[in-house]
Amino acid sequence: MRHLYPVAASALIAMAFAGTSAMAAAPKLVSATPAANAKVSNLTVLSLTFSEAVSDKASGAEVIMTGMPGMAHHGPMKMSGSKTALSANRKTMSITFPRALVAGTYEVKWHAVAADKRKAAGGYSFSVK
Ligand SMILES: [Cu+2]
Repeated sequence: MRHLYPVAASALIAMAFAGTSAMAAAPKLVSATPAANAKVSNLTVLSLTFSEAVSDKASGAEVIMTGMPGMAHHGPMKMSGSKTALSANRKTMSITFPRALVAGTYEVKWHAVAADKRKAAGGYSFSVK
């Protein structure tokens, strides 16, 4: 996604303030569709819901295809062309793909930054049948 480089810059700023912000809890992923380790079909929208509102500029997710049926050596392949949007309360991030994801295994890598710059990142896998 296009905002990955600005995120790197804000990560440096966040590190500079780490001494003061480390005590506060960072945004947590409270639910995701598809969920971790889920097997789904016809997936065009992935959604991530956080414990608090997140910044639209500094937060995002990438979806990486890690395996495909019948393909023994499938390198990590970033899914391109998706659009990311936040809900009105800025707690739910939706990633919409241009077409349904093909069968295979995928990894989601998300990063979220709260209004006060506290940040968190995580990831999980799911598969499409
Ligand atoms: Cu692939």
